[in-house]
This record gives sequence, structure tokens and C-alpha cells, in this order.
Amino acid sequence: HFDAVIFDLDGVIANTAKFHFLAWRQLAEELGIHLPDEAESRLKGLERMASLELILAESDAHYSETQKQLLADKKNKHYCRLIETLTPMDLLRGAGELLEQLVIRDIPVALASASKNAAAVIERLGIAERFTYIADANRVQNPKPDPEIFLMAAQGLNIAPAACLAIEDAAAGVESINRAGMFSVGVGNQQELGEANKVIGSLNEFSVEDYFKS
Ligand code: B16
Ligand code: MG
Repeated sequence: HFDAVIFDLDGVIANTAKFHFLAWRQLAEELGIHLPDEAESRLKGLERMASLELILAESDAHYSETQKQLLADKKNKHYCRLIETLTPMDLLRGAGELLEQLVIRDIPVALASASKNAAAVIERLGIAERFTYIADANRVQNPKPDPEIFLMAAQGLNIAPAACLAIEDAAAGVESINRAGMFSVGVGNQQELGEANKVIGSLNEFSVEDYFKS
């Protein structure tokens, strides 16, 4: 049995990937770059500057580091405007129910999201008070698949990594969890998330009784 749960945000709790994609597409259009639909899956889980590099690779133009920073800031403004429309209705299947069950059982819950907007997102989703600790993406030096953000979350909860169960939708995230020495649950398909200790199709399938003492 485990003592705590650490959640990824995008793709596990809410489909913010769709807003990230729309914001990147808007920026791409402003630069005269066409971003095909299939770019959405390639962007999944990538941190902000890595996502920008992927988009700029579609163009021949050269951008300086300063220009890249301004472009990333611009995308973030588009993204912040888009997430203003988020409501508790945007919680992914099973997410609200699972958080509620964990809180009822007094199981501490942390967030390990690479997004610098994570706090604003969970606030909009109406679940901010469910989290005991939010790992600060601003302080993370090494992006997923490095274990740093999950280790930071465990430390914030004051729980040993081996006693944590963590949930991810991206292969790089599952790798971070495994490298952190935690039990990994992948939400998505077996083929993509085969490295996870357990793969489920959606949080609806997660049974709290199997992993936590009542
Ligand atoms: P921001 P997660 C990640 O969130 C997203 O999956 C990824 O698409 C995004 O680029 C990254 O956060 C950074 O987000 O630009 O808002 O700081 O999956 O780690 O919850
Ligand atoms: Mg994710």
C-alpha cells in the first residue's frame, strides 16, 4: 500500500493539451507557419521552449534567443486567455471522483506538472484545495523524463518516493516516475505507456481500494 498520490496535470486531470495546441497554432499562424493537426501529439508533454523549437523547425527563418523568449511569452498569453474558459466541467473522466476519494481517506495529494500555469488551471477546475503540495515548475531544472519534479513533489509532501504512487499520460512522464523510484500508473494506451507498472484507460478504472488502506 502507498501513502500519497502525485498527479501529472495535462492529460490526466484535464485536457489542457488542446489549449496548448490552439495557442501554439495561433502563434504559428502569426509567423506564417502551418501547424498540422498531427503536431498536437508530438507536442504532448514537451515543456515550453522545447515545444517552441518543434514549431520553429517547420520554418526556415532564424530566431535569436531573445526573439524565442518573446515568442514563448506570446504563446503563453494566448494560452492564459484560452484557459480562462476552463470550468469544473473540463475535468477528465474520473479525476474529480478520485481526488474526492483520496481526500476523504486523508491521503495526501501533490501535483507534478511541467506547466508554469498549473496553479491557475487547478484553480479554474475548482480542485485547488484538494492538493497538499504543488511542485513548482519554475524551480525544476531538468524536464521530464528526469525524475526531479516527482522527487520535488514527494519531498514537498514529506513522503518517501517508494511510498508514492504517481499518475501520468505521457511516456516521458512515466519514465520520470520510474526513475524517481515510485509506482507508476499510466493513463492511456498500453502500447505507448508499456513502461508503467499499471496502465489504465481512464481514471475511472483506478480503484483506490487496491492501493490504499481504508
Ligand atoms: P506551460 P504537464 C505540460 O504539462 C504540458 O503537457 C505541455 O504541453 C506544456 O508545454 C508544459 O506543461 C509547459 O506548460 O507553457 O504552461 O508552462 O503534462 O506536465 O502537466
Ligand atoms: Mg501530461
